[in-house]
Amino acid sequence: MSTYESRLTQLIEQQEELLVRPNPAVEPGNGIFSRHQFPVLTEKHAPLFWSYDLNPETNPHLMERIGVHCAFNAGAIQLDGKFYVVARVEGNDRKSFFAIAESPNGIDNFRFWDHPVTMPETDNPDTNVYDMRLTQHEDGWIYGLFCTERKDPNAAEFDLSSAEAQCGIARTKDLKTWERLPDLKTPSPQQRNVVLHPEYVDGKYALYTRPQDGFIDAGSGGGIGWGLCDDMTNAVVDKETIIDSREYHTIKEVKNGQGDAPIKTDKGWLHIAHGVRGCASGLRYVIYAFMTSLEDPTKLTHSPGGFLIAPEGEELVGDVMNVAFTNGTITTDEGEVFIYYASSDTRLHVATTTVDKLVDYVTNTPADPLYSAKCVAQRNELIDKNLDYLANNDSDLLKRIEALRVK
Ligand code: M1P
Repeated sequence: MSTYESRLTQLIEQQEELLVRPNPAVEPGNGIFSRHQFPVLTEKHAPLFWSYDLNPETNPHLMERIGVHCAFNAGAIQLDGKFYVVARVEGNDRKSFFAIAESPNGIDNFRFWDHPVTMPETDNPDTNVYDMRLTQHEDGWIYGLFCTERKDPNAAEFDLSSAEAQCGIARTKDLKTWERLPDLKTPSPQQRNVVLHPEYVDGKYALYTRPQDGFIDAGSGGGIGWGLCDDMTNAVVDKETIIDSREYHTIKEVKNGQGDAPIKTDKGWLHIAHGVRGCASGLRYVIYAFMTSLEDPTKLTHSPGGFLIAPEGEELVGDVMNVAFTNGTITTDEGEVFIYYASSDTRLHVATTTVDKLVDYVTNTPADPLYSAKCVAQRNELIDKNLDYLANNDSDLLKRIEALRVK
C-alpha cells in the first residue's frame, strides 16, 4: 500500500470515529449545568478536503497543504429542529473565518458544511473576523454580529501589532447567503462582543456593546453597554449606557462582554456573559450570568456572585490559556439550554441545562458581597441553615451527610 493510501485510510478512520462519537454528560456536576465528556468541535472535525490536496499525483505523501489549527468561539442557532454553530475556525496562518457545523442533537455528531462561510466585505477589508453572535430578530432576519479586526491606521511605522476592533454586521435568512452591512458606529474608539437584542425596544434595534479604549484594554469602557439604533443597514448607536459594570476584585474587574442574545424568561432577560480578571499567569476568562428586567432591559435585576463556568482540566490549556468564552446558546421550545463555550481559544464544548435551572441559579445565588468578611458571613448563613436542617430531619441520606461531619 502506498504512503498516500495508508495515510488516507488512517485519517478517514480516525475522523469517522470522531464524528459519530457519543458525548455523554459528566454527572453529577454542580446541578446548575452538565459538562459533556468531549469537545463538540475541534480542528480534527474539519473535513480532510479543507487541508489536504487529495490527489495522489500532486500529493504522494498526503501532506497537509493548508492546515486548520483550531475551531472555537461559536455563535449558535436552532432552525427546523437542527442545531447549527457558526464557529471561529483558525488556519495555521492565524486568520480566523466562519464555518457552519450542524448536529441533530446539539451535543455530538457535529459536521462542518463543505465550505466555510463566504463573508462579503465592506470597502475596508477585514484582516480577521471572529466571534459571531447570531440573533433571530423579530424583523425576520438572522443577524450575525462579529468582530472585524484591522491594523490600527495610527500605528507607528514598525508597530505591526496594534489593531482596531469594530463590530461587523451581516444578515441572512438561511446561513448560506450573507448580506454584509456597514460596520456599527458608536461613540467608543473600539468595540468587541456586540450583540443584537432579539426584540425591538421602543421601535428601535437594541444592541449590547462593549466599549473599549484599545484593542485589548477596556480602559474607560465601564462594562457591558446598551444602545439603541434606528436602522441595521446603517447602524449607529449615539449613546451607550453601561448595564453590567466591571467591579474591583471580581471575576470581571478587567473587562466583560455579553455572550449570545439574552434568553427571555418569565422572570427577566437572562444573560450569559464572560468576565476577565488579571493574575500572575495573565488574563483569566470565565463565564457568568445576570438578569435584566423585561420591562426595562437596561435595569439589572439579579447578579449572582462569581462564575458560572470556569475553565478546568484540559480546558485550561490551549493557544490562549485559562479561557472559557461563550458567544452562542440555543434554547429549545422545551426549555433546554445549550451553552456553547470554548476553552483556551482552541476547541468548542457544550454545557447543557434548562431555563428553569438557570433562572433558579440567577435568582437564588447571592450577589458578590465584594469583601472577604462579608463572603464568610454569607457562607456562614448557608452553613447554619443547613446544620439546622440536618439536626431537625433524620432521613437516611441526611444521616449519611451528618456522619461525614467532624464530631
Ligand atoms: O483570548 C480570549 C478572548 O479575547 C477576546 O475577548 P475580549 O474582547 O473580552 O478580550 C476575544 O478575542 C475572544 O475571541 C477571545 O476568546
